[in-house]
Amino acid sequence: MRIHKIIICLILSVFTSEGFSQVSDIVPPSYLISNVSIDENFYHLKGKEKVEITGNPIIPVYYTFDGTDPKLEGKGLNPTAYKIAAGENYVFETEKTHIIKARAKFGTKWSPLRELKILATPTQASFTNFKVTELAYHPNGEIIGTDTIGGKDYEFIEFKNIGPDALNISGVRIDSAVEFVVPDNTVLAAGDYFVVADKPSKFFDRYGQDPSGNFTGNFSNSSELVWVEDADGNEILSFTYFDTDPWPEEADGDGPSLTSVEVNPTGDPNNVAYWKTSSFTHGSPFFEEGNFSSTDSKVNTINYLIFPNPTSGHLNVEGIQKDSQISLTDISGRNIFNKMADHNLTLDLKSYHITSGLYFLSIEKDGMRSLHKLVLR
Ligand SMILES: [Ca+2]
Ligand SMILES: [Ca+2]
Repeated sequence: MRIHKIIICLILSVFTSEGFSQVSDIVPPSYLISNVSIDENFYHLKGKEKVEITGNPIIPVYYTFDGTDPKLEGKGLNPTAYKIAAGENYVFETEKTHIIKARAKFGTKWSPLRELKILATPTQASFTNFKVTELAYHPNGEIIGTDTIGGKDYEFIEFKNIGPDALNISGVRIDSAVEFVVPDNTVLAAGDYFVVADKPSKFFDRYGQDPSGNFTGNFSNSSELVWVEDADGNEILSFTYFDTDPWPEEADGDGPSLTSVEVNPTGDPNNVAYWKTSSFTHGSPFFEEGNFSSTDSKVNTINYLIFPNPTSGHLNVEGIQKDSQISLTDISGRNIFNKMADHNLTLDLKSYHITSGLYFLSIEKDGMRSLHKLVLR
């Protein structure tokens, strides 16, 4: 009886005084650095320091180092998350930049997210893995109702951290063609993208997600120097693009962007061999085209009718041939569903518990595939 009471006391201690039933009341994990509790969501390292992720006395905590949430959409457990058993803490020493995201988990219920960005002072060598991976300098426009939206509103430039460690990119400046300074306390996780756009609202309309930042000015539609430097004014990378042969001419107003040939580029972006035309009509901000390459299956050129796109959930697909395989993937290539269909199909995307953003609908028949970009609002 006494043990029973102790257990009830411990469980209640997980929650605030608001009560047991509120999911958001599970107390999130906390952080100590050099034995001092950290209240902000960032910390500037003063050399090598001890970091402690404080677990929970009676329920486990899950954390990631890759910038993703330990809780998946639909409340499942992210396979990249590490576990801290109930009653334990995780301690490590570091002098590197990290982004940690952690939540406590009680059954199927999760605590709020607790994020900590640990920022080391970058050196010039830190930026070796910061690469330009895409440029939409002359996107095509859009006619929405009676409005014509100029192509320049859709300009963006994409960078990627191709290294194994998170990167402190605070103060990085894009200069010359367009102007932008990365805000303080910005960490780019390993493998993550940083996309700076001309008009965030237009970017959202087209791609279903917010850009990382907003530049001023515009990229020339013919040729221009792009200069990127660190907070101290040291060059990180620079290149001049062109809109004429041998540079890919389709990137000059036909719709596609300039995209790096390599997923993790190693060459010089001044060299035309660094670049190719995007295989997607409006480029591939925040994702890597290799995940969706259609080179291994023939492209199906049938004109399907897919509407509305962007959609707020309900989607109609018309013109499907008998026994076609329909599948939906997110931008990381994660499969959302596969189903067989013929003729017409009506889908309720919200029933798959997916969030707003960019998705790919693939329609495959007899080894011929047709891939469609889909924006869920
Ligand atoms: Ca332009
Ligand atoms: Ca891309």
